[in-house]
Amino acid sequence: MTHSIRTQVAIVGAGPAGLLLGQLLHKAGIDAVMVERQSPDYVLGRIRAGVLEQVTMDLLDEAGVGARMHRDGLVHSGFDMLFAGQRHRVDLAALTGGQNVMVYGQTEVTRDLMDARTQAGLPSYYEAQDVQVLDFDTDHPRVWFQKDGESYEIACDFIAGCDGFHGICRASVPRAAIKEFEKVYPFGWLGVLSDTPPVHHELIYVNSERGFALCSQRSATRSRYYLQVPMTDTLDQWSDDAFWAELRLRLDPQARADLVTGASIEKSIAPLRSFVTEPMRFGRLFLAGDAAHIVPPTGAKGLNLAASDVKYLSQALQDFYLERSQAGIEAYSGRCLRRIWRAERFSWWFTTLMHQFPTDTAIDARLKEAELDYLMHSQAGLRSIAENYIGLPLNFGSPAASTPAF
Ligand code: RFL
Ligand code: PHB
Repeated sequence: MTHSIRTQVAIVGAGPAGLLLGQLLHKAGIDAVMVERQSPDYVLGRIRAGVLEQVTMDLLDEAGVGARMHRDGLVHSGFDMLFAGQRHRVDLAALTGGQNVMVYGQTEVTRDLMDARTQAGLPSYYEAQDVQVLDFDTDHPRVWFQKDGESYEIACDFIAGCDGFHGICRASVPRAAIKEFEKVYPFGWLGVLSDTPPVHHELIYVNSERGFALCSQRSATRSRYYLQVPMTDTLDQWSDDAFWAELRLRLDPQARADLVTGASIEKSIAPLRSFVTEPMRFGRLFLAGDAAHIVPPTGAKGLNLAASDVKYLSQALQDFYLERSQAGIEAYSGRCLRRIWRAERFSWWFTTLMHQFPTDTAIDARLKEAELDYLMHSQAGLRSIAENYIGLPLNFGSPAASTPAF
């Protein structure tokens, strides 16, 4: 027997993109059903992003889930850059007219959104198997899946493909209709989460002769550190002791002295990739978040881009249902892509500048140091980093915004 479900929007994927979309649509009175392949605990167990832009904070507020973020999140008005053994501060607030970022983990964002969805009693199907998106080139798209040995079919007006890089939505689009742009970097990030106080009250991005490192955090008592490692490395090569020893070697004497080490509570290696899909809408199927694009994490843009896609998408769907206008739907892909390419450029540039590539020779290292030296001693250079890091405004690239703010 097949269970038949009818809704306005079927959301595939319950990561931050899908959950945030569900919440924004709910606020606007638009029905949505969510389908997720994994269990809620599995989704919450993935340790990922840590830095939220103002645009993302505003969206979480708009979705009615910002309270815990404002209470427990850490407002950061700058970060440090360490290269050639010296630390330099990028004063985000001073360089951008008072803008900050928020350090608040993706796990917490996801938990807040999940809780709000449960409290509102909105329909979600976790541990869905063999999810398929069908007929999205017609006015009657469908999502089909199996759960606990039974079949389900969702008849809907639109499908939101929020199912991440390895999802089925992008893969279901005919190859001739889609163009993919991709660059895979020849290294990964080895990440460690530990219940130790952060080495510094702000983040430290490190360019060292031994490769990139990042000192980040989740709270006053929980740290997140990353090391650039070859993609051929495996986790069994990296005991906690080996991790801390290598991190120490990439830090300056002050940070080395301040570093508190402890047992890791999570350890993983993430590949680094730049990837964009064009377009992001195929008939009545929209792609949003990592389903459509990936940035290397150096610029902290991935989750923030997912949030801005979702803002444009929820606006487009509100235009459709509340104003009977197709304008937002037609503009969706172009609006998203302009902002995405700007963030892709920044993430690629910042990654290239801060990491060592296997093909780099002595001159590349010196050139990168010289560029960093220039950037840290030029108001224009500092401002360029700061305004990209805090994120582009949402109306960037919209027809109304004839003059981009940056
Ligand atoms: P997600 O989070 O991958 O969620 C997709 C969801 O879809 C489900 N799914 C399916 N569901 C149904 N049917 C199927 N066939 C399905 N296939 C998959 C998956 O189970 C999952 O639950 O994508 P979303 O929502 O677009 O969110 C994107 C963000 O997760 C991602 O961009 C960020 O984590 C990237 N990122 C960072 N972003 C930032 O903005 N700031 C940061 O500081 C930052 N740091 C990071 C990062 C990513 C990292 N890794 C591990 C890649 C640091 C790291 C190390
Ligand atoms: C993190 O805390 O996980 C984090 C912070 C900044 C980045 C990437 C990841 O650029």
